[in-house]
Amino acid sequence: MELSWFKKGTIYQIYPRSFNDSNNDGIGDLRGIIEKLDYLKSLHIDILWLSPIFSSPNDDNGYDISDYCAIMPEFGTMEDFDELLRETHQRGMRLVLDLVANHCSDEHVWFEEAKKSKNNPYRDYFHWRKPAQDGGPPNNWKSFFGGSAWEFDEASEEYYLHLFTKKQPDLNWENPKLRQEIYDAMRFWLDKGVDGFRMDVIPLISKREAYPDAPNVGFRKIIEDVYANGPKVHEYLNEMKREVVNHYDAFSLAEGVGINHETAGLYVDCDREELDMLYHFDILECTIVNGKFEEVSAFDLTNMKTIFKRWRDALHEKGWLANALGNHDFARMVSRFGNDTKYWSESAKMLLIMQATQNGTLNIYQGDEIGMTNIVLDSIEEVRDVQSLNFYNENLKTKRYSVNSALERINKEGRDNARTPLQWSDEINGGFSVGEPWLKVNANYKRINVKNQEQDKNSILNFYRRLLKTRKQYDVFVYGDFEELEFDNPNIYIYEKTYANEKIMVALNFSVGDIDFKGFSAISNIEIILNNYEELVINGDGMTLKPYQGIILKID
Ligand code: TEU
Ligand code: CA
Repeated sequence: MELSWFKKGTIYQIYPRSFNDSNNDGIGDLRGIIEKLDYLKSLHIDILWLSPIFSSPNDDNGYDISDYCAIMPEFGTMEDFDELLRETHQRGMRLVLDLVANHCSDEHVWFEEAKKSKNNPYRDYFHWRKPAQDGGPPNNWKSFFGGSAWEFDEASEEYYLHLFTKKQPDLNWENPKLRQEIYDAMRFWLDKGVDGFRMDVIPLISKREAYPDAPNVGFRKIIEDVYANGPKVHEYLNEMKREVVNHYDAFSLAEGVGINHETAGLYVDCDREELDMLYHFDILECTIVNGKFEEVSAFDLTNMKTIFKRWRDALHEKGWLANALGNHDFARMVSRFGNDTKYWSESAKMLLIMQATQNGTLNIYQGDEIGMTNIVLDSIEEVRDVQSLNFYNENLKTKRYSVNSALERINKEGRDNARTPLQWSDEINGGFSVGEPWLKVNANYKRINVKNQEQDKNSILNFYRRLLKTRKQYDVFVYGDFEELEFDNPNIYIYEKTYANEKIMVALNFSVGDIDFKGFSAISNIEIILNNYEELVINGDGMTLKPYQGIILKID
């Protein structure tokens, strides 16, 4: 196993729109990030990943790019970007951009040209199909964000494919010219010194050109078998690696939509030269039974342990994962997997211990370092996320759920939960902006904010700092063999990890009660590396874990 810089590093994801607003127009921006670089450095993170910063009409907040080589004016200028990159590197951190190459914006000049006529040279940059016999869409594919994945173009009387919104037409990777355009855009940023890319929905780039109807199975299965993992995906990724990424000291982090533990190796086995690592959806979606806003199951620790184990075993020999418990597409991790009321602080810290001691690159999301929680939006007018809005509007037609129930579902699972402005202080709008923020600030900002936590040595923020710093000193946190104890216990997660001559034990209590854990023998030779409580109760051959207590012990 090769120990490269990105494996032991910690990635911090910035959602620029919500990070910090430097000019008070209510929208976070690049200068806002520059202002906070010292803060970011103080967290002991190594790599910054910026969600898309390119020109975009923002139908999906930048995941609909209209110019791959220009900065979104709301975020700043190319000079701002160059400064951000320089200042990031000066502090010894790396910068990774978000490449959205499965689709672009319908306002990209490629698409505007393509719509002009069937003979336009850009026509073939997209997927066009004739209507079905009845004039309807060519097949039954559904968009990730509701409704058909096909949109009719009156002028040419053909449909184009969009797996996301209709303002996000899918690009045709079959066309070598299109692939070169993407590679050129990557080189443009890599030549500036960018350290790599997070690759949005990359498993979707190769389509099944016969466009078979999707079978009547869950959406997740459809993604795996019909949308993702198309016949040429590996050929394209290998080409991208050889022609572009290999020529730089850069890495690629794949968003693994549609990849399961059995297919993951095909993408991240380093001998295959495709992608460097991926984050998968099994943990992120572990409470989502059948698609967002549908059925939600209660959090189940045994299920989570099983998922971690399954992926660990599958990628044990080769391949590399990034560990994420949250990002801009999911509700807040402390609200989903922890306890955002009485044990808010304890559970936020404990979740970090779990995340930071799984094998793989640690990937944290802005705001989780202060335990930001879900938000309650009081009416649909306050909702900003296109996925939530589409769900709501479609529901108005189908009347499947009452208006209240639809809003409740959005509040529970909607993406705006993770996108509310970062809470810097107890000042107006949490110190994010004195202008009207593009999305409401969580009302709890007076209590939960960076400034408060800077001053409290027991805060979540300072715990993140300690843990991220400590993690750099121990290879065993990142690599190593697992031995699990109490696997079937639904309330505690206990494992020992060994790497070279390092050995640690991690014990986590996921419940609101005290839990005694027996069978612990090495008591005389332990050292507490980290503990989210002041003390650890050891009794005989066991210990008592307090509610949401989490500890890392060093064992000789
Ligand atoms: O997300 C891909 C993806 O699969 C999401 O649609 C995910 O399923 C959903 O948000 C969870 O409910 C990526 C980006 O991370 C997301 O922000 C974009 O909207 C999407 O691609 C399209 O680019
Ligand atoms: Ca701004």
